[in-house]
Amino acid sequence: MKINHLSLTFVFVLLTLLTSCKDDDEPQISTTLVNSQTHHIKVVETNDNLELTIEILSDTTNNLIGNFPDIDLITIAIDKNANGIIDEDFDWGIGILDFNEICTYYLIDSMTISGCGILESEASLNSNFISSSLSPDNHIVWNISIPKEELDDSKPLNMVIKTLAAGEGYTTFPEDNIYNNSATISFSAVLSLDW
Ligand SMILES: [Ca+2]
Ligand SMILES: [Ca+2]
Repeated sequence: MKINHLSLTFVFVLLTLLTSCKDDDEPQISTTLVNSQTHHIKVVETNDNLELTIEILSDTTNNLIGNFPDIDLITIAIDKNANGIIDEDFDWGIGILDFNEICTYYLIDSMTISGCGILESEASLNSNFISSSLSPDNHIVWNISIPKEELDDSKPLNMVIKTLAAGEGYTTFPEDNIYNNSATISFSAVLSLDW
């Protein structure tokens, strides 16, 4: 029965390791930044990433593949030094290059960004047209994950999120941002996440 004893010990150690690994990957903190009838924006902080889930509850048409402006899009502008102004080639953003293909770039000014890929980032993006616990109707859901190590200088994380719904134009969060209905960027008002 020596083997059985060893086997049991091994299984116990393995289970302990697996359990501790699982705990490491568990979400730590969940923050809801926007909660309206039309939009829901949540950030989950894990060990390594900030994971944004942006649900466009009001967009029940799938235009994830298409040509601008007849397409569903998202952009995030990040005020890296949280000073309320755009610092050229320093503050940065996330957008979409192609279907589920992320584009990361530097901000130049309120209407200009650098080309995709000039800013290297391990951030990832995924989009879906699905129902959720928030709505039984299929709707646009964006999942964006940003490595925390890329945000070390961004505390709090101040950002402006813009969504474009095909045929309906832009919506900006926070909604009191001065450029609510266009692609123009301003950090006049931001979503601020303490992490
Ligand atoms: Ca749509
Ligand atoms: Ca700035």
